[in-house]
Amino acid sequence: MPISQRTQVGIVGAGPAGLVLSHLLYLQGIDSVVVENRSRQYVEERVRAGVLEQGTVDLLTAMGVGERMKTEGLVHYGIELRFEGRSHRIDFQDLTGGKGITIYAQAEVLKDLNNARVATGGQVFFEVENVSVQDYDGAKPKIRYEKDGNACELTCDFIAGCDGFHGICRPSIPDGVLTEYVREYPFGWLGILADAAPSSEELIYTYHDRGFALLSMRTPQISRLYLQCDPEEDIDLWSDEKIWQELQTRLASNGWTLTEGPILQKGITGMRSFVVEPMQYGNLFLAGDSAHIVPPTGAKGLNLAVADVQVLARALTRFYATGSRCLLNKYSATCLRRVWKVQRFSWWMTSMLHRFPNESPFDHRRQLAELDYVTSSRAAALTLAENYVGLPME
Ligand code: RFL
Ligand code: PHB
Repeated sequence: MPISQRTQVGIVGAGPAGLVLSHLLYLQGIDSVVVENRSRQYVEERVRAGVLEQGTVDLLTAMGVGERMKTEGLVHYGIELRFEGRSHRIDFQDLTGGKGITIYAQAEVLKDLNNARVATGGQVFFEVENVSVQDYDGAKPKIRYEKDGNACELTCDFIAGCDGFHGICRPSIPDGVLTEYVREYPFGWLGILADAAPSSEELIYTYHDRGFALLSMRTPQISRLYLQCDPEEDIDLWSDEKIWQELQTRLASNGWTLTEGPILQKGITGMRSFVVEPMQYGNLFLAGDSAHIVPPTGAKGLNLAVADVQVLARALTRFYATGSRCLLNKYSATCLRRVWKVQRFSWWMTSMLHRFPNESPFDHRRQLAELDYVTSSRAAALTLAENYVGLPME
């Protein structure tokens, strides 16, 4: 006999989507259990996102998990677009009426959320195995898993599939229910974390003949940098020296120097745009990367995951307060409206800033004209700025 437990909302995955959802529900008096197949340490050390939209910052603050982010996060009011060796600033503060972004690593957000869940008696089970979801088309959905060799069964009212792109929730939905929309890009990003003070106060997005490069950061001591590369590239072929040399070449600009330092971590990620519709089947709701992936050029993945679960938490709160499924029924449509706008922005940033293997000289000129336009027209700059700082929730 499996060890049985009951909760109101069973959550698969302790990434940003799962943990924000669990804590939002707790704040509304709704019980949840999170099951995660990795260890807490792994989840809290994985190097991923770093840019938080104003709306994400506001939500984390309102949830009571914003203390450290407030003191350690770096608030930026613009970014630089660099092409043909020259930098052009997009002034978010001026263009959006005072909005900005905060640089604070995803790993730090997860530490703060885990601490808050522990402090308030939250149940997050790490290192569980063989997770599966059952009966979610009926009134008694179940999550089955193994913990320390014991079979466990969690019965709940709803399941939230917050288990990322490679999770089990989306693939468990019967064939024919979901429609997938996919775009693969013919390049990836080689990313490094370096023990070097950031060479710029703000992020620098660079379009160069040899490909895209990005200067970002995590703290006043740690830089995060990316290079466009072949998606199948072997990271072992990139010595630290070769990485710095390529970054120096692509980011070069008159009167500006790139500070180097020891490379602490390096890796290559592929890039794709992906959406499933609908984001719900019966009492199983998909949120975050399990339902959609954006290429990282717009810095939107984490923010979109947080936006989804904000919609889901509101819908579940309404259900438990009134019995009405009205907002739950609208969950997918509400999220997808915003998801597609963010997809469009991420695709557009990616298309504008990368070299494409089969592009024509016409395409190249058009990209340069686009960058010239975005950095010289207030209307065009405003379009970038309002998307980058984050579109309204609904
Ligand atoms: P996550 O973070 O992938 O979390 C899913 C969790 O589910 C667990 N899991 C399972 N648990 C139980 N059973 C199973 N069968 C399971 N299968 C998986 C996983 O271990 C994991 O803990 O998804 P979530 O919560 O939807 O959050 C999404 C974000 O993590 C992601 O969109 C961002 O990291 C994307 N992203 C960025 N987003 C931003 O908003 N701003 C950025 O600056 C930014 N930069 C990035 C990024 C992603 C990157 N990579 C590596 C993909 C930069 C990079 C390089
Ligand atoms: C990051 O700091 O990891 C980062 C910043 C901006 C992006 C993507 C990633 O567009």
